[in-house]
Amino acid sequence: MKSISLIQFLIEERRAGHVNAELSLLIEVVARACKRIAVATNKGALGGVLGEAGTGNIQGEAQKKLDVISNEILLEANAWGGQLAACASEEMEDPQPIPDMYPKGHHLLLFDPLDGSSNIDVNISVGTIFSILRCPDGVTEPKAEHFLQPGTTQLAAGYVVYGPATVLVLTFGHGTHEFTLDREVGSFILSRRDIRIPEETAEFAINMSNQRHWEAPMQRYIGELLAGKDGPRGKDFNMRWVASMVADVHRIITRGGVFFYPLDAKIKSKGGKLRLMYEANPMSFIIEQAGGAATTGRERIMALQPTGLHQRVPVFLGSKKEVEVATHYHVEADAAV
Ligand code: FDP
Repeated sequence: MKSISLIQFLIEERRAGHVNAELSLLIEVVARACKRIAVATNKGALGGVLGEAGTGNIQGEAQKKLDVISNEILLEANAWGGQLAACASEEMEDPQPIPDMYPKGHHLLLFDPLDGSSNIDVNISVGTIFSILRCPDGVTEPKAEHFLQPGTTQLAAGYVVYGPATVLVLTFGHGTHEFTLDREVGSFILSRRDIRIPEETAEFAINMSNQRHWEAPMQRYIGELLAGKDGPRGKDFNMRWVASMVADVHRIITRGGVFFYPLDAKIKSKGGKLRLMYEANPMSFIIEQAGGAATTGRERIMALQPTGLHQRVPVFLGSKKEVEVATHYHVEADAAV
């Protein structure tokens, strides 16, 4: 089989009218930065990159050295290219403007430079998640408010998993595609085109230790999965929880399944655990383009009007039928109140 590199794929997408030259170059720059992050994560203890950075991010979470390194790699790679008007990251309170000495482009880039940080030191898959928006016309100095566009307006979204293989998953709104890094050649090679997630599944991912804090409809839904063949669902379900969203989503992209980070009493005041702009929205775009669904348990994630750059939301995503059942239980419970 003739292999297709990411660059060839991007040229094809340009010819098909799915991306313009600036967006296609931006994806190349992001992919190149992710290759550098892959090299840093692969070095592990030998690269002196493990452990705490001794700083905290805007969310008040302790930063790992690799969080900081990955953020810097992405910022540095993207500053000079001329495709961006600004970037925003989980690791920075405010958007980062493009330095005056570089040309500015028409795009806004949001990223979680290293998702699944708690897994870095234990050699479990981590990843980068990104979302690309168009900078509103006439805005030359983008502020946080200019990033607050619903997920439906995303021009592109992707993630890279740094696992046994480094894998990039990408969408421009015309299907979801997977590329695997050929480490010897240094290129991302198309490994799956037009991925489809099965509508039904018997596998779910959730942090069960939060069970007692969940809302009643979530307790009901997971209770029914756990009851298996003997319960109302009439079939056994299996559970997986990597605790790196990228790895859990990649499993779903590969063989189906559902992922939940629901609202619970501990995180209710924050609105959820996962971040809308650079986790939930890009993952929802990727999942929907693969035939899956993504909701907050009540509404479609991509339809939400964002209110803050670091806003958190509950996340239900993956195989369509299961997301629908869990969402239906919440909507039904709300209607009964
Ligand atoms: P982390 O805090 O380690 O960066 O992005 C948040 C996230 O990881 C997701 O990657 C992961 O799915 C989830 O949090 C893990 O949550 P728990 O700590 O509750 O397991």
